[in-house]
Amino acid sequence: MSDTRRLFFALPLPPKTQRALVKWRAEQFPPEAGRPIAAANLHITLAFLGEVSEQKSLALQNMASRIKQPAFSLDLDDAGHWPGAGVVWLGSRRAPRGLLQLAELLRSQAARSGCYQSPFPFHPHVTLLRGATKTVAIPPSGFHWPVAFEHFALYSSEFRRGRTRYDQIACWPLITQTKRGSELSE
Ligand code: 2AM
Repeated sequence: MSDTRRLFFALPLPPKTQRALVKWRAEQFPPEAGRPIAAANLHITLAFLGEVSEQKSLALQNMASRIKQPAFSLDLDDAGHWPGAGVVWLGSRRAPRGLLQLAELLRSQAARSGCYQSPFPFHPHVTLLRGATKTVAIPPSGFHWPVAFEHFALYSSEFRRGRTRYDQIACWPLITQTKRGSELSE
């Protein structure tokens, strides 16, 4: 058995949003546009870690468990196509500061632990289609899904029998108003 795993930190989308996005995607994109990502795999990556040993994974989980960041919401109201990567994505015209801060923190901890981090600017997104290398008509603006995030998680990614499978390894809460309130009154 391999002693490393391909890992990434991400924001899982609520199952209800995953289902709504899958339905919308089927209405908006023809089957030849690209390979649809399974509903349960729809997420926003915060930091990609690559192949990581168990020891390093535990150290990163320990760091993640100490993060105290406020919860945030975002509107999925933007879409685009990266033909080079073959990715059709959904994103937000205004990414919340909390999301950018959380990603920055995780990415800098990952870099300090020796996990290569892309020098390209971080663009939070949900990958909808892969293998989209030809021109794709992007739906006109006007759509939006508000999503509230109260957790972030560490996932492993495994490619087996022609399928990518993501497994949640650990999950940590973001600080919500109620938690903030009770902390103040303690
Ligand atoms: P993507 O959706 O834009 O392809 C699991 O593979 C997650 O990690 C995906 O969300 C993927 O982003 C991201 N990912 C995979 N390889 C990556 C890399 N080399 N750099 C940054 N993110 C990567």
